[in-house]
Amino acid sequence: MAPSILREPICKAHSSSSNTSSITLAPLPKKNGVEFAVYLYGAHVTSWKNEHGGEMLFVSSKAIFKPPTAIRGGIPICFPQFSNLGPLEQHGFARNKHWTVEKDPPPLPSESTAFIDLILKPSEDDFKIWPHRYEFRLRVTLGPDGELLLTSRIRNINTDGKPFTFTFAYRNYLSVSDIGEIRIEGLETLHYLDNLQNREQFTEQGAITFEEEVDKTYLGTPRKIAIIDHEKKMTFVIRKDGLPDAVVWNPWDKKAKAMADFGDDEYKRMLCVEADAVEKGVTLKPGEEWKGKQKLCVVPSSYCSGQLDPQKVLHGS
Ligand code: TA6
Repeated sequence: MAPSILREPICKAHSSSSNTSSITLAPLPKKNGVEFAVYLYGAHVTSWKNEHGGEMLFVSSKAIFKPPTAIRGGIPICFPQFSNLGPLEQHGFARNKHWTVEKDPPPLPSESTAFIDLILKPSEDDFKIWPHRYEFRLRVTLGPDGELLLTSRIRNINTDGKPFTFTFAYRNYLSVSDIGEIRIEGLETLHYLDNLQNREQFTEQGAITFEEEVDKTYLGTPRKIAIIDHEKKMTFVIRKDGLPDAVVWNPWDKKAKAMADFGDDEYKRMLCVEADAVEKGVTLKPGEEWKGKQKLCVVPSSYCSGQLDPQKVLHGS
């Protein structure tokens, strides 16, 4: 009998049962009302709530919380392959694996308030799919102002002297009021590959707004990207390090209807803005470690009244 799916936060991290169909939520105690929840399955953050209990991330009402399907929403982690640009399954296997809680994490930076350290190491079966040995550590941290930090450390521990190359993405499904009210600042004038036009390269002309399906990979992006929700009068700010690219994706109506784990109208209330290393990829020699960090925060944006200049948000501290 398939074990029950734990949907409500539990008081402590549980290691998932040996049965691969069980999934366990490993949330953390609230801090000033802010909280997040993460599944050991895929090390998948599925919730990030602000001090008023408002949910900042989108998870589809039709999401399937059962392996081998990846949870539709939250922050899926793509490793060692982004998209279907390679021999592995779409977006790699890290989001379909059971991670474990790292028992003896390193000391926590003082400014953090709550955190969890998760680790993924390849099984012998995994080795057959991707013949490399690695340690992938993910730290999810709640900052003092309720910001959500994800830090990935991937180390090559091959004993055969072989380097490996991977592509990586934090695929942030942001919860928005109405996709028609959204504007992205910080990607203007950048080159992007249009994944809906055979990855042909174009140049972004201005701030990005949404009237149709979008699937674009922006190359060499700045550290900060601002996503302004005019209706909510708030701005998501993504700050990233070690992640030079960004993907912007909204499936719009036709693709929404074609996805079994996504509501037909849900494209109106979500937007994927991703922090990625997908164009050039990352190559590690044995013993080398890569770090990819993103910080998500939300600032009140009186942008529509002209008081908040997103350029200040982007180029400020
Ligand atoms: O990140 C954008 C993207 O690569 C889109 O092309 C679309 O395929 C999306 O990811 C969803 O992928 P998934 O495997 O989660 O259904």
